[in-house]
Amino acid sequence: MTDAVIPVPAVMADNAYVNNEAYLAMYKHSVEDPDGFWGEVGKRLDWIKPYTKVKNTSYDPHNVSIKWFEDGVLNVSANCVDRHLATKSDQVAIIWEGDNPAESKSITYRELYENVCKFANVLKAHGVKKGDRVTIYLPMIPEAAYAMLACARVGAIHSIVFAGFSPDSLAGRVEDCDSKIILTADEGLRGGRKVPLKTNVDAALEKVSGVTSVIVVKRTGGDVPMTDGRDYFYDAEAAKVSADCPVEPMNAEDPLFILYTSGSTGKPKGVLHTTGGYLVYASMTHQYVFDYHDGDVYWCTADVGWVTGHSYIVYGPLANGATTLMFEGVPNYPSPARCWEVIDKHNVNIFYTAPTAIRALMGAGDEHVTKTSRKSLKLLGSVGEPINPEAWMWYYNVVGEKRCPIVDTWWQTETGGILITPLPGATILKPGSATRPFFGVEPAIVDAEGGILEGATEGNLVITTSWPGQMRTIYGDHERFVQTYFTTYKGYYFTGDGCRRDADGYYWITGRVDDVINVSGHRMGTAEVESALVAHPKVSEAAVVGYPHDLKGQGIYCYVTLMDGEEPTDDLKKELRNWVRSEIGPIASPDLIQFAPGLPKTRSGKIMRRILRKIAEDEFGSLGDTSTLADPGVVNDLIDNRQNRK
Ligand code: 6R9
Repeated sequence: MTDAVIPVPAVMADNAYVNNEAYLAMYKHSVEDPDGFWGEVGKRLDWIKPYTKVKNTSYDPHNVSIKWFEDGVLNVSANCVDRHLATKSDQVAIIWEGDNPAESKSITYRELYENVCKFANVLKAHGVKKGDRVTIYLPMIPEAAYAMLACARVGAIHSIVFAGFSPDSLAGRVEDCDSKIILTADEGLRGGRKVPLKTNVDAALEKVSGVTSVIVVKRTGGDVPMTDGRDYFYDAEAAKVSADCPVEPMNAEDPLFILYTSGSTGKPKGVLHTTGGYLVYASMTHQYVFDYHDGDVYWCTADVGWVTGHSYIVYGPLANGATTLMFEGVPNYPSPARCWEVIDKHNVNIFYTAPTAIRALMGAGDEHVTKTSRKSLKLLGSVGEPINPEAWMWYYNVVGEKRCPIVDTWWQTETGGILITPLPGATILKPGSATRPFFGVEPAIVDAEGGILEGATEGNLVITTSWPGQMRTIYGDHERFVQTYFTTYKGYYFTGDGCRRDADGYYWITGRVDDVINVSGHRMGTAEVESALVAHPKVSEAAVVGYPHDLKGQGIYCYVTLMDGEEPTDDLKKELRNWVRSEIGPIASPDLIQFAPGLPKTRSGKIMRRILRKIAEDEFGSLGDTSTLADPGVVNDLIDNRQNRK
């Protein structure tokens, strides 16, 4: 069967930054002469001291080292704020849309400057210096963007912890990077419900020491306990400082932020991004992938707690002097028409969201969409997980009324920015395919031994050479960085994703090939959920796998072996579900729990996840070889008692 194709609309081909011819020529230049190509592109930023070197990178597992623009000096906050003041001081930088549809406000570049400077001066007053780590645990309010840019301004490294994470998850992340300061709010507000952020911080601080200041932004005005000498309200602190703050000159390779993400083993990894290459890449991809032109209103629905929020709500758009919309709420509150109403309210031109939201809104019925105008829309985007062609077609036909191309953007926390994506003026679209590589990106598909496969093929996705937005290390653990990404297939960056390439050279991401699952676009290590489960006193052993879920993409299926004498009841299932929510956060809530007297293991004691995955997927007809199991009998029990995934 040939795949459906959607041609490039003529108005896009004519008006976009690049058409297909330009894409092919620029791509060729970018891979044949990376120094020349990126040397030019890097000039899009303002440098305090221009770079003379461009690319200096090695994927040799004995010496992984990634440096871009290494002798350049710049400041991210100056690039995202100050440099726009001359021409855009009255232009809106951030449109903030509250959880409550009656609440919204616009922040101009002038106001952004003042707010960022004030926040930076508050940080300084609390002793924050270049290189210090600052944990941000804020909801989707403008102060989250001010806080990020304030850290960048003074040279501090921010680590944002998604406001949906539990006190335990927060504590682990504060401890790992040794932050002395946490920026939070009294409470968050999502879907009409309050999130007790300050209370969560207090609970986290019972588990870690070393935090000397907690700065609390008042969001709801809720009554929260304040510890004398440690906790300070932001408004009172900001009233004491000036609205001007000089920027700290930063080397291109000085760290900008740490962002924790799940891997296949162990604790979440602190992915470290640096200053120059990251901002060059985030801003360039934002401009070209979304074909952003001055005056466009751009809305990415992600949370700043995820990498998409870092690169495509804050850094990329603001570096480009864009108007970026920041949304506090959720897509189905107060009704499933919310996103489309917000698009009409603020005349949004570019809308970027996740397949899980698209599927949920599709399920809510077309009438919520069709009752709105959406005339302002010209481009749609998707990110976070593979988008099924049915959801793609609905997004295209119903939301975009066959007028708006869809950019299905493949990338990762580790990659800093988009790597495989259509360009709206250049790329013929195929629903479900992320299509072709961005400039400078050289993907390859390898077999299990690391041999590069040519032509139309399927295998594991690697990237053969560095691009400026790539992560530089895992904070505090360079060896783990090398082990995780550069030893599986020597000489290449391993993405952890499976992928197919068709005869047109289009890439189709098939999902993770490691023990990472993708639940509603959120990455989770099955090992993290397992360790939360076995921390429960009644649980002896647990194995967690993903299974296909209509809305979430993947659901969380847990096999649990209880301690001797414990009863496998429905109440206990509920208790375990709540337990995991409180250990990690609501996003890790198990969908299905199966009590199992034993788990399938090899004679050396390794859990055979392949078998557990098949059972969870309801494909136990094809379990493969089970003869190496220590006790093949457990498999029948698992099949007989499998949980219905419908
Ligand atoms: C940006 C982000 C990364 C993982 C990645 C892949 C999946 C992201 C995708 C996609 C298919 C897309 N993924 N975008 N799969 N098509 N357009 O999501 O980062 O949270 O680190 O997740 O998400 O499996 O490896 P992150």
